[in-house]
Formats: sequence, C-alpha cells, structure tokens
Amino acid sequence: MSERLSHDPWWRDSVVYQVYPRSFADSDGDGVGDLRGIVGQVDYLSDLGVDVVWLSPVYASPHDDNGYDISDYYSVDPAFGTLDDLDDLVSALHERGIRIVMDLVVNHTSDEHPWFVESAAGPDSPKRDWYWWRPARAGAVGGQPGAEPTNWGSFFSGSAWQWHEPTGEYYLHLFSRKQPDLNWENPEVREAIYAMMRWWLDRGIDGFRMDVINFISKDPALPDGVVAPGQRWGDGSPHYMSGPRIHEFLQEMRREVFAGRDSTYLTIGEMPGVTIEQARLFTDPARGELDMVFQFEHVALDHGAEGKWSPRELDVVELKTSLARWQEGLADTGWNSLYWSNHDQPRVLSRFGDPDHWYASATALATVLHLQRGTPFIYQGEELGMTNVPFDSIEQFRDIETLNYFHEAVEEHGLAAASVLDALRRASRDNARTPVHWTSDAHAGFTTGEPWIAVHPNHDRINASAQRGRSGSVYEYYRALIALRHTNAVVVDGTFRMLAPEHPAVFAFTRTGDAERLVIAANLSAQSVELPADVDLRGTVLLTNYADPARARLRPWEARVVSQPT
Ligand code: TEU
Repeated sequence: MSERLSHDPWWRDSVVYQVYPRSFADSDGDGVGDLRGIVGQVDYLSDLGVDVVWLSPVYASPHDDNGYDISDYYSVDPAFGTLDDLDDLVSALHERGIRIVMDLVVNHTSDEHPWFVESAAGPDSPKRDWYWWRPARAGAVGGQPGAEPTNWGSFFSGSAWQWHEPTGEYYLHLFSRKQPDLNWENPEVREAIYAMMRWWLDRGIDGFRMDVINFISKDPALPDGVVAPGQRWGDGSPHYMSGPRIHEFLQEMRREVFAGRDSTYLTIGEMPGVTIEQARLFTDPARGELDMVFQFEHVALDHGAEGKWSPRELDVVELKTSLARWQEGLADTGWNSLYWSNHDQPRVLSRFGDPDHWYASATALATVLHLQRGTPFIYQGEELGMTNVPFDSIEQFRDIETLNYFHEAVEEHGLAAASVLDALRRASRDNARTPVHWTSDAHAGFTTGEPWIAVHPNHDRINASAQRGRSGSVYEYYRALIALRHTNAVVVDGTFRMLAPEHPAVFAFTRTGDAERLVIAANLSAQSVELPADVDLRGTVLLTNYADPARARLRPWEARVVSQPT
C-alpha cells in the first residue's frame, strides 16, 4: 500500500462517513441506535478508511424530526446516551485518526427549547424577538385559513406559520410546527449560538455540518411567495434562501467561533437551492465563511413536476451536465462536497443504480462520485450496497415529512393511498433510515430489542459480515476507492474534464496532474456499450469492478480507472 499523502487543509483528501445515530447500532437493546453502539463499531469505520465521522444530531430532543428539533444544545438525549458516552466516542475516533463533526441545527430549535418556551410566554417576553412572531394578516382573524402573516408553505406540508392562541400571534416554522425558526436578526440569538459552538469545540470536536444554514437570513419584510398553479401555499424560498445578511452572519460566525484557535476545523453548510455562483462566495477561503456546501441540484434530477413525490427516470446526460458544471464552477475557487446519499435521500442504488446489477451499479456509482474533485461523503450502509425498502403500508413509515405528505395527499387532495404509497416507497427519507445491516441475524445485528423502524428483509444477504474481507464485495471496493484518494494526489488536486458529455450511458472524465492523468469511465446502464471515441482507457488499471476488463467496450455498469503519464 503506497504512502498516505497529506494535504493542507487536511479535509482536502478526506472521506467523510455520515452516521445517523438512530439507525446505526443499538448497544442497550431498546431498539434505538446510540452512542455506545457507534463506539462499538469504530474499528469498522477505521478499517473502511474514512477520515471524518459526521454525526447527525444526538442532542436532547422530543424527536418530532428525529433530533433535528433540539431542546437543549448542551446535552445528549438519553435515547442516545450521555455526554460521557460522546466524549468516549470522540476519543475512540481520535485514537484511530478519525475526526468528528457534529450537526449544527440553528435555523430553528424545538418548541420545547427553553428559549422558545420563554419567547412564547408573552408579547413582552425578553426572548420574544428570538423567534419570528407576527400578528394575523391585516383584516383577518388569527387562526382562520388565510390569516397567516405570509402564504409560505412549510417543507413538511401545510403553512409555515402556526397560530399561538395564548399570545394571539403566529410564529414561523419552515419545517414542522415543533421547529420554530430562530430570528438571527437578533444579535443575542447569534451570540448564544456562537457560545454553544465554542463549547463544543472546547470538548474536542473537529467541526460542524450546518443544517439549512442558508435559511438563517430572511427578508425582514416577509413578502408573500408566488403560488404555483394547483398549489395552496406560496414559495417563500426567494425570501429566506441566502437572504440579505447571510454572508455577514457566516463571516461573523467564523470570527466569533473559529478565529484564533490552533486547530483547523471543517465546516460544511447544507444549502438547499444554493447556486454555483453563491457556492463560490460561500466556500472561497479568502472570504472566511465555509469550507464546503451541500448543493441539491443532482439529487433533484429525478423529481417530476410535483417535486420529489412525482419521481421520473434519471437522465444520465442531465446528471453529467449538472455535476460537470459544479466541478468546473468550483475548479479555481471554493471546494465541492460529493454525495449521493444522506438521511434525507432514498438509497442511491435503488434510485440511480440497478438492483439487477447490484454490485456493479453500486460500485460504478461510487467510482464516478468519489473520483471527482471535492470531498466525498458516504452515508451509513451505502458502502454495503443497502437499497430502498419494500414498505407495504403507511404504518411502517416514521418520517414526519413522509407522514404529513401522505395525509395531505390522501385526505386533502383525495389521491389514492396506493399510488401515494408508491411515491413514498421511491422517495421517502425512511428508505435511508432503516437499521444498518451488520449481520444476517435477526434485526441485522442492529439490536437485540425491537427496532424503532423495520429492518430491510434483504439484510440476510446484504450485510457487513458477509462483505468485510471478501474481495469483490461493495465494502472492499469502497475501501479501495478511499485508499486511492489517500495515496494518489491527482485524485485530490487533478483538474477535472468531462468526456463524451452527450453519451446517454457512459459517465467518463479525466483528472490531470503534473505527471499523471487518470481516466475514469463507467457505463451507467444495463446494456453493454462501445467506448466513446474520446475515452481512451489504455494505461495502468488502478481500479475496476469487473475482473477482466475488455478494451473497447464497457459491460453493464462496468467501471474502470486507468493511469496514464501526461
Ligand atoms: O434538511 C433540509 C432539507 O432540505 C430537507 O428537508 C429536504 O428538503 C427534504 O428532506 C427533502 O425531502 C435538513 C435536515 O437534513 C433534515 O433531516 C431536517 O428534517 C431538516 O433540515 C430540518 O432540520
């Protein structure tokens, strides 16, 4: 194995592994994953070769949105363990050279957070202005349909405003009504958040993944949004995505939280709706804002006219065009994050891959993602080739976004439950949230109790113990991909150039360094294809997912990486 290269900043050659604690590993048999469960698998993560763990929220929470509704930023929810357990996890990871970034959810809190409880106590509450409270629309009766201060829809169905009878006003919640939005216009709010972030850094964590961080600056005028045909609510996003003070707030956060500290931390901004132009500003090191952002363009390419619930077939040319634009757009400024999956997206293998070519499509998709320029993210179970779930009834779902949509679609819009269930099976976030498959045993070795959400029946054949150490497994292919990034500088720094952009199935590109060029090619279809003329795969084969690479053709979902001298 070649020497591990190092880069400055360190995260440039890192691979991040996302842990969704509720579904990773349960150590106490209560059916819910926890911190000691993760501690029990740190050697698995070390063996895989990842450099950073992104830990989705473990803070105290009523779990209305599985922890993305925080009621105390300074404590760990008993369902997940204790602060000591978290300290043990941080040191166990650090001992293995793995860093940890926490999830920072500060666009909103839980409505059970003391800040909101105090804010809702009355119009004169000293914390009233810590959230967005507004009277009913002029001339309307509070609580009545149409009286909402703006016509914005929530991400979880319904209005983005909740009438609060006791104090006679509405409060804003872009997500669930138990997730009221914080008012970042108020400097007290910002200072309280910066103090909390500093507290976590002092505990030894290495950075933050920041939840919908481009939503924190809203247009204080709170204008109505445009109502699309057939829709009830207006699209408020132009008034809260990357708002007027977003760069000011992110630069202030950098100064107040990270400046003057010895370590180099990692900051990743989740930014629905972010454009390349905006991402260049957010991730330009000279501007002192963020290191990278999560953009959503490629994970919306199979959304139909009605959005994610009316999925359509993925067009490979559209996918290549979108990813190439981001590669070229951040080539000289900023840095890309690279991901197919997370806890909000259905399983990539079922979505963009082909269960009939399970191994080849899982590894082909991994190849074309991991060898682009940027930092790759692996979502738990992706390295095992986990797939979407054959949910057969609404009772099996747990996700608030999914359940709210189902009830709105069936009860308000009169859609047939069966067709809505079809859409949920394809697009629901719960597809990503079923327990990780450690073994073929009961409950996939995730818990000795009753899991909070059903385990996928195919854990009998798709699981870690069946793949670790077995060449030709998806897990071992991910190990090889990660090792290539750690030992080949061109994977980290090489310039990106897309090849055969119009080819309907072949996803091919080069990464070029001073003395070496890598050619990466994958056939993202179930049909064997001729190699496009401008894809030259002669050279030293560094990685392939087929044992005997043929020269001029790519078989179904075949991927190959070759090295050529420049
Ligand atoms: O997600 C924000 C976000 O964009 C998602 O809600 C997305 O629109 C949706 O899931 C697509 O179906 C972040 C967290 O990742 C998500 O889990 C939380 O529910 C949300 O913020 C609120 O905190």
